[in-house]
Amino acid sequence: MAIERTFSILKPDATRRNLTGKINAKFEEAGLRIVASRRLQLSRAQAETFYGAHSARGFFQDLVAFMISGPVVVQVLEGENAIARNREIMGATNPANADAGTIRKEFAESIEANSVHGSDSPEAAAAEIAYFFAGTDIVG
Ligand code: DGI
Repeated sequence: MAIERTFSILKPDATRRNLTGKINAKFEEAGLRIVASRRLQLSRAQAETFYGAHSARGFFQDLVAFMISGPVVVQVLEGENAIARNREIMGATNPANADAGTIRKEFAESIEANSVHGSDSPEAAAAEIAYFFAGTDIVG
């Protein structure tokens, strides 16, 4: 199986409730390694660019406002099939539809305040990692 890297965000609802350790434990228990991590406050421009694919959606302004409502932790996860594996561990976008044991089932507050982001394809992972990290920031 391929060793991949994927991009992860611990969202403002997670940092506000002091859940970063509990969420990262889920990744580590599943065999994903946190090979880069930085806590930061997203600017509005960064959030709008990051979620640009959703700019025509009715929830876009709310989503941007939520993503800048407090600090986030941006990180890179590494492991076998990390992109799909991370999506499994995260669970469905809407916590009401998420499987038992997933991060969103256990921790998400709503479809918007859903605790984590994870890249959904190899192309997205590469672009999202490069948006926040230099190669030397990532130590495998
Ligand atoms: O990749 P995901 O985060 O699982 O989901 P996505 O790429 O379809 O959507 C990105 C984020 O946008 C998602 O984590 C929360 C927000 N979002 C998606 N659908 C809705 C939404 N927010 C609201 N308020 N309503 C939605 O229907």
